[in-house]
Amino acid sequence: MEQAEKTLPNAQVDERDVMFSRAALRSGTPNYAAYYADKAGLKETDDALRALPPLLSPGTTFFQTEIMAEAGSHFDAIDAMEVDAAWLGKQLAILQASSHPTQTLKAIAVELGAVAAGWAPLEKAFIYSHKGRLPENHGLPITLEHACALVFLVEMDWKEMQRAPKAPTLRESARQYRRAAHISLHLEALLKGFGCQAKHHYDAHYDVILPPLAVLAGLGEMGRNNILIADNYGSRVRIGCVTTDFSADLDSPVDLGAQAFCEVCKKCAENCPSKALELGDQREILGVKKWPTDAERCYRYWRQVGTDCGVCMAACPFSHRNNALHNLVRWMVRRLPWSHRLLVWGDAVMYGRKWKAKG
Ligand code: B12
Ligand code: SF4
Ligand code: SF4
Repeated sequence: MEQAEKTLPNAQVDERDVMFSRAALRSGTPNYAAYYADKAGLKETDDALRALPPLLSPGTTFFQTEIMAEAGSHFDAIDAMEVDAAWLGKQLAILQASSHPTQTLKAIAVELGAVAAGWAPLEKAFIYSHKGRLPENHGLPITLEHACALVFLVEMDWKEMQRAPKAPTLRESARQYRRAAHISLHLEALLKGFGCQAKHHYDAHYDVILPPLAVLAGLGEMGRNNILIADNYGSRVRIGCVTTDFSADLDSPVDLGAQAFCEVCKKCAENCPSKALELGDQREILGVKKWPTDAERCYRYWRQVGTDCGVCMAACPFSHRNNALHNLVRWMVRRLPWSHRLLVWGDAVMYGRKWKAKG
């Protein structure tokens, strides 16, 4: 199935409707009153979710004091992050001397710690209509006139992800959120120094929906797990980006054979502890065919266990280590569709069909 054939969603998403925004609403505040005046049907579900212990907190299944403390420190560091002035001066000189700044900016993203980067057109359908995550700008309409996005991926450590859904996976998410924020902020400063408009997008500070932009940037395909499957790393990546009015040579979507493989595989959906993923066919949502996620089920599980789970990233056969054997299998998936059933069977023999978290 060619990603390029996919149409764009026929409406924008309001960030106020996104699970994290709903979970952040506080009873008794004007934002809470306004939201549930409009969305009364969600109030009972959301109140019950908010009554569960917060992530990282004692009382959740996988709470571990030191690990949660480290994870918390990474999230705190994101909000206090600054751009390194010496780095900026050096990279700006390189960019100004470059005969191909589109490529140079991608290379700088990689030098900053990304494993891949690509340029996507900034489609309006992937910009939220309104802000929703933070009380201070809740409901503010978003105007983002940028033409494109430099989208990049950071790798989630394979060993840590083998421990999903236990505490170390949340720490790994926090570490990589911090890395992605660092890259995004530095690219923003660099583009501004280069005379362009630019805006970072990371953690709770997004104006855009990242996975479909990563698809447009040629970084992978959407899987049955409803997140990006990237070449070499599978779903074991976090995404970050900077949007800009820089006039870049855009990248094109790629066909990794992933969606065809997902038709057969279904391992993520079978192993999802909250049964939030789709075992059946793709469904049309806002005009786009996809395997949806039941966000409430997923997030409820997080609040029970105290982590961000991650089983659907870790269990995916595409997320195996980036080595010669697995890259040969990735090549077969892409080139030999008849091998998909055999490869699903091979994965089950080698790694087991049922997910078992390592200690
Ligand atoms: C809200 C949110 C959640 C919510 C809701 C998820 C959801 N699908 O709605 C919950 C709490 C459930 C969640 C869970 C997880 N999340 Co989350 N989440 C987000 C967040 C902040 C916003 C996404 C959003 O707006 N969703 C609401 C609507 C748009 O969702 P949707 O209609 O289901 O659309 C999804 C896809 O279909 C796709 N999409 C939307 N429109 C279109 C159109 C086309 C043509 C295509 C191809 C795709 C596409 O994008 C959406 C997000 O995947 C993003 C960051 C960001 N700004 O993108 C991270 C993000 C999507 N999450 C991420 C991850 C990794 C996870 C988890 C694995 C947890 C973890 N350990 O990290 C699970 C996986 C759940 C799953 N299998 O779907 C990563 C994905 C990385 C990747 N490899 O793609 C992101 C990008 C964060 C990041 N910076 O890396 N998440
Ligand atoms: S993060 Fe866990 S609960 Fe959520 S969809 Fe993935 S496997 Fe299911
Ligand atoms: S586990 Fe299988 S079905 Fe799920 S996303 Fe990965 S390849 Fe697709």
